[in-house]
Amino acid sequence: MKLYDTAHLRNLAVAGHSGGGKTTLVAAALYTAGATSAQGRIETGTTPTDFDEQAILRRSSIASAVAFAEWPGPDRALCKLNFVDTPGQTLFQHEAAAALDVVDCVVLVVDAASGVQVQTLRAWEAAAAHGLPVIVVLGRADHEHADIPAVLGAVRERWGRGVGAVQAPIGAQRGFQGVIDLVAMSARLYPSAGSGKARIVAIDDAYADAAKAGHEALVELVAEGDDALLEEFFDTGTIPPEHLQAGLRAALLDRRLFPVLITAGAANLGTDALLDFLAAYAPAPGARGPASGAALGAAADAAPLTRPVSDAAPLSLFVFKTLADPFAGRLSLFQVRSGHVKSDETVVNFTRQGTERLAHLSLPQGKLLIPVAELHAGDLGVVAKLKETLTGDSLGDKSAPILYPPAARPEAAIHFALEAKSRADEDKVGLALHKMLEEDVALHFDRDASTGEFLLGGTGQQHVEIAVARLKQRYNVEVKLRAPRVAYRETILGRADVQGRYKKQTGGHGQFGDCKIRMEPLARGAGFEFVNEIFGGAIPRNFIPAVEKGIQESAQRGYLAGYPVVDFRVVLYDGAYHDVDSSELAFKVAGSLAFKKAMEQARPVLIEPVMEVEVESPDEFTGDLIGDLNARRGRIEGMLPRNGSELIRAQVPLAEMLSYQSDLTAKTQGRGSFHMRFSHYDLVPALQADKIVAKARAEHGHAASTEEE
Ligand SMILES: Nc1nc2c(ncn2[C@@H]2O[C@H](COP(=O)(O)OP(=O)(O)OP(=O)(O)O)[C@@H](O)[C@H]2O)c(=O)[nH]1
Ligand SMILES: [Mg+2]
Repeated sequence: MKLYDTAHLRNLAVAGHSGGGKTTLVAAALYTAGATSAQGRIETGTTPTDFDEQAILRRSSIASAVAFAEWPGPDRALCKLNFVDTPGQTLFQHEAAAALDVVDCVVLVVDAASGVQVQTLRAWEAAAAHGLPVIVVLGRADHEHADIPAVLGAVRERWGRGVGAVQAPIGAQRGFQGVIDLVAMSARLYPSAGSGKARIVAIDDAYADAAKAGHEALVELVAEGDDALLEEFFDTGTIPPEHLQAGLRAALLDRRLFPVLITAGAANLGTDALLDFLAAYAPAPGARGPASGAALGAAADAAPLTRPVSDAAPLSLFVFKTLADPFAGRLSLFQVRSGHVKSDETVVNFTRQGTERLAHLSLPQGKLLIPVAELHAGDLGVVAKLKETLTGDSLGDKSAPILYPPAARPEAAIHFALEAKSRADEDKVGLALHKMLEEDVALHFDRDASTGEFLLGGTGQQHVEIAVARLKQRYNVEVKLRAPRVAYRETILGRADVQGRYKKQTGGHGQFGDCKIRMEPLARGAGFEFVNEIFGGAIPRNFIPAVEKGIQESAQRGYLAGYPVVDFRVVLYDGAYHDVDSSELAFKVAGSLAFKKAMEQARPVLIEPVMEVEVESPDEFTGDLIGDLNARRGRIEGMLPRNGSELIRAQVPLAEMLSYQSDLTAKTQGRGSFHMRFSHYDLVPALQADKIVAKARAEHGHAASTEEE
């Protein structure tokens, strides 16, 4: 394997909306560059980057994957183009977001047929937040509904004047057959066999005027931000190719210019032009400045510690992904942030303090590991069998520690109760899930303290279902998912002023505690507040925490239906005690009695989690979907039309969304997708609340008056 120095590396995240053709485009690029002997396809499950069994089955990426192509750069020396193919589905956005930490440029694939879609916008925003240059690729240009001028117009309308076409299409839709290079002013025509390699010819007369206008617009755009170029442009009416290229490179890096290219990955059209462009213009690692991290034990507001992305700096690595391979064991994908690493080197894990041996360094090529003797600053590598290193860890030369910030771990949007199908599976389930959690940072596995159930959480129902499918397929463990119990809570709407008196004084040592409390509602999310207003010793000070504890414990057990009572304040303002018979226990019971009495008066109600929901589907289904969301007690907040598809935003109670995935699939013939996350707690309407209370009482015999006393 040839070794690549930093200047000849290109780290590229391929991002965009699901179905835009990202994985197919990477497969085409790898084939064109000779990295694969046949072009991988989604339909046959043979793309290099959708190697995961579940991705193949679902014909859609579910995680990021790395693969590389070797392709000559402007100095004719080979460059190594590291593609990080990211999933477009909303459910896996954390994967796409994490990929941005290890690249220097985003290849934003926009479907020439569907145009700018929700995840196109998200990918753009994420790139902007990272300050990353963006190269726009209008993909699937040969699609029967492709409309390059319209989509280019939409892209420009969204992202402004900096959007600059560096190519123009030759032919349209199924007749798409090549591109005009508006920098070099030549045409590239592709043979039908799909080699991805063009025949370079002169621009046909029919396209000459449009090409000239396109070239001039591009020259003007490049010159715009650069005084020397602008002057040259005004003086001579053009810019010589070398200056144009250097200007374009600088404008891309500065995010002043967002070049637009055109491809059709499946038929392998435009691919060599894309590879040429990426090798020539995408920045090398370090071009955007040094790697930035923190010193060990540094305060949160301390100035960042930086490292030049250079072989000369001390070695530092950042682990951005872990794969749990059932055969090879744990595979850690990392970036060399600074320095230069050799196979078999021993490094320190700065995050965990232990040492690790980097035995057998490799380059990730989809699922293949290509052995390599050493890696230079900026490159992406993979190493097997690290002892304790996990995603997000920083490693390196022990004399120069640095901690790079790990990507955010997404909260679970949905939980399912998990039940092993058999006793044997029960033992294996924890172990298998533990491995899967290393690989998938968005997966959550917890035990519900109140019910004892095991809960599997993820970014959405489909995400959790994928985990279950993987458990079976990889680890031969079968589990059933049950609808999660919605985490209802109880609270109060009114106020109460009550006395809780516990008295047992029949012979011998008695029990006596007496407290007077006021109870009042607090704002949603405020939890529980206890205020002591006893002055003058109506209750001795040492018994006051017992009153609070009695109230809190009762609140945890619930009043209406067994759900914790939240968002209320208790003011303890008076009471009485007995010199001999008072005890902590007596005051605890008095507190709990007072709590129950107060709940009777304070108008107790149930509240439920309400989710922020986004549904996307072709617009022909919009009416139906809105009606359905209304029927689920949803409140529609807005709609965003986008080239034939529509994004509906709504707030809907979680209880109504538990089976939404399958209903949405049925309603939209599989073309709709949705995402949700927790928003807030809100009142359960009386009709539903009565049912929940009745059910809880039937199940647990739960009622307001059955305990203690
Ligand atoms: N007509 C046409 N179809 C294409 C082209 N490229 C990909 N497709 C098809 O479009 C579908 C989606 O392609 P993918 O490569 O999986 O798209 P993706 O962007 O990786 O999608 P996610 O992984 O879900 O984000 C597949 O059925 C491809 O065969 C193309 O150039 N032209
Ligand atoms: Mg994909």
